[in-house]
Amino acid sequence: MARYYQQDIECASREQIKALQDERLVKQVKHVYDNVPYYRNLMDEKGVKPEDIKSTDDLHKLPFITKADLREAYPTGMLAVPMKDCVEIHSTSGTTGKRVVAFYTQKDLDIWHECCARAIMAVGGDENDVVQVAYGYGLFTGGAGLDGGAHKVGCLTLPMSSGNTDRQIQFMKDLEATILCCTPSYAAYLGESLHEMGLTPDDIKLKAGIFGAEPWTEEMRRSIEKSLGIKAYDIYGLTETSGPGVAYECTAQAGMHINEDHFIAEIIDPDTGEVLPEGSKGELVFTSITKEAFPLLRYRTRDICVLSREKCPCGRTHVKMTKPMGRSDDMMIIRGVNVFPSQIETVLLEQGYTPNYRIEVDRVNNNDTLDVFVELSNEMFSDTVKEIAIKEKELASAIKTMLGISPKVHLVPAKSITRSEGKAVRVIDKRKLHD
Ligand code: DLL
Repeated sequence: MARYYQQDIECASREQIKALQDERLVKQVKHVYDNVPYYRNLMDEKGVKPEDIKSTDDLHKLPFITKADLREAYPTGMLAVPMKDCVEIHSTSGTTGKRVVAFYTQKDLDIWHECCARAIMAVGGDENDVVQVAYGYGLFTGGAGLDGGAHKVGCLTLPMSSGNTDRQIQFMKDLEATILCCTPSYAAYLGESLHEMGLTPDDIKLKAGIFGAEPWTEEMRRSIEKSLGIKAYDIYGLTETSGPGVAYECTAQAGMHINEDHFIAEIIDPDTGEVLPEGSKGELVFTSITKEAFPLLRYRTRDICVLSREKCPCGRTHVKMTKPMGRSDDMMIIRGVNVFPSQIETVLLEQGYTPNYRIEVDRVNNNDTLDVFVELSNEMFSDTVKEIAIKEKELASAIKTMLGISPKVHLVPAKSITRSEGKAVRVIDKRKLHD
């Protein structure tokens, strides 16, 4: 039987959801216009006043916010309440340029944690569960979000943070964790480590995992489910909109429900900004309609996905998003062809390889090169050099069929590719060094 944290709203009728969004949007636009001079200027430039926004049908009139705006407004330019009313901050990892700092009032934290509580209950969790939170704690939102959600549900929470893999497995076993929360790449590593420690899924009580913060494929889901003996569920979110829990999977494992009482989702054409009809693939844009401290209107996530309002067997009515294939800026253009790392992951796992791989792209004599390094399992490594060369050719050909361009495949010894405890870095694009 489906479990809910806030059934009334999770299963509200479409009319109720629309009415709530209309009312909250109108209020939110006024709040932002009155309190965020940066966004007021954007609205003034576009000639839009708060009175022009009467319902969600007027959403398209509002200007977008991009990451560049957040950088320009760093650190407090998007803050909509006095700093003294905030109780917490989180921040993006900021690999390029300035980090984004997101602020939370106590009410913002409560709502965020409720969203994460919905995610935990949607996978069958309740107060009897022991939730092992192996997302990083600190500025990253993963640890704090799922920790808050687990507390709301009343679970026993193991605040492990990421890393210290032997201790993770020891606590998982000794404290009988039932739900694991971490990145999918770390879940794969934990599964591998469990077996290396001479244990099997029968030695632990884990039943479900809530994995997100990075793109992962259906093949990766099956691989993790097998190695840990669990059901693996997706969770999505970003620092700019609070963190994990913007959307989450239910037991149907077929897309993530977006918490529409707090976020309005749109799909746009990333090139023209035009809003696309439901079912189209495009860039996801979010409007936070309940945030007090850091309320972003029409924030362009750069994540590419599809929305669907098809009826879900779990009874929830909130719109679902597909797994993002990766950010539009994760997409590599190699020899003129669009390539997402997730496409390569799909082929590797389908062909029976481990999810331990690294992709290197470079430019030699004006030609793009694509090298894929994949670990062999111990059994495969005992093959002869000739057999390994044949396997490399076969794998290269399977990747070529998927992408349309030929890679050079390198099968490397087990354990030679660095494992990830947080978000995995799969791609090294050396072309950027030459530019
Ligand atoms: O990754 C928040 C989070 C924590 C989500 C824990 C889920 C679980 P950021 O560090 O700001 O926040 O990164 C946000 O990560 O725009 C996506 O590109 C990517 N991302 C997040 N969840 C998923 C997912 C957190 N389930 C960025 N699938 C987003 C694919 C995801 N990509």
